[in-house]
Amino acid sequence: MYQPRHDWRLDEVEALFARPFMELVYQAATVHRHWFNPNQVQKSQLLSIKTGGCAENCGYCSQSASFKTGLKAEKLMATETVVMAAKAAKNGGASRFCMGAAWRELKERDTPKLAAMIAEVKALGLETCATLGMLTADQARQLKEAGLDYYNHNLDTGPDYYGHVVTTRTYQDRLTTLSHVREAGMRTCCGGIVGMGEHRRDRAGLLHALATLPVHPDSLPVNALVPVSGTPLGDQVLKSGEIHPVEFVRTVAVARLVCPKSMVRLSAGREGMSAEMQALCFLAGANSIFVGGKLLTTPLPDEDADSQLFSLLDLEPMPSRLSA
Ligand code: SAM
Ligand code: DTB
Ligand code: SF4
Repeated sequence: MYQPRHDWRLDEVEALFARPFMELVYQAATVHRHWFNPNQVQKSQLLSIKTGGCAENCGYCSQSASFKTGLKAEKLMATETVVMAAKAAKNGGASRFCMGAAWRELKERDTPKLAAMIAEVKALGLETCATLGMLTADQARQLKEAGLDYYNHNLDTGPDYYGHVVTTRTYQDRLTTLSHVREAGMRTCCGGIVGMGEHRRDRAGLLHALATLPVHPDSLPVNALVPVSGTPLGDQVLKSGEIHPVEFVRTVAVARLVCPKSMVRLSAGREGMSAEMQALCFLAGANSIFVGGKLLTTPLPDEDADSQLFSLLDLEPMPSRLSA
């Protein structure tokens, strides 16, 4: 039950989802405390270093040029602005700083700029993470050399529902970038989104895909869809209603069980979650969050709300595990 496995079958993952909720959460909490201190939650901070105008058509995304969401596209931020934000994140207690760009893929002309930016953030003593779209093997090596610790690239959903979400890149494209990241010696941050109108078997399909990767993601973000008006999936969910919070907690618990040593991150959508729901998620194995009032384009709880949450639940920030 405790040791990581890579030979999960889809029906086994579906069977975990179907377990009585109390037993599922108890089992996930048991595995969680075997590998982690259950009172520690890691804090990461995100910055959108290049906003909007993206060439992909991810059906949930405020930043795709394919949809009218009212978001204003911006150019790549100057390195000094990024470094100032990273310093502020560190002072606010974040141990990881993640730079996100609304790109389909990293362009050759931007690679040296990104490498310089990453080197400066790393020099502040923060863990570095970036999410810049698809990477070639060579770009992955250059970013690693610059000091990049983690690369975020999500599978987003199970393979059978993927075609309902995005058509401008394939599941295999995503897997290929992940293999370039691993081969360059970086840690992967890879997860998906819950509540896009998918079925439970698709949530199981996503977790099955993650659990059967050659190396489990070091971080596994579980995003709750933030329905953005003007996007196809956002509009669909605004009409038909959001997924039940208990099903979200189930997904967190199954993620903890199939990837027992991964940092399971409560990501997008936390702004809409009660303290009780977040407490259930932490009990079920989530042990990382994004902080700082804003994700890329959507809101997060502010610093005060999160410090109240930490004090209410007697949580402490997790120190960096990179040297461990
Ligand atoms: N462009 C890069 C990419 O897609 O890989 C990086 C940025 S992208 C915004 C990072 C991730 O954010 C997506 O893979 C998706 O899982 C998540 N995301 C984006 N919009 C979201 C939304 N409205 N609700 C929940 N998650 C969202
Ligand atoms: C991830 O899985 N979630 C974060 C991070 N990786 C880059 C991004 C969430 C973005 C939510 C929508 C927005 O703020 O634009
Ligand atoms: Fe572009 Fe990323 Fe948004 Fe997809 S999720 S449209 S790749 S910014």
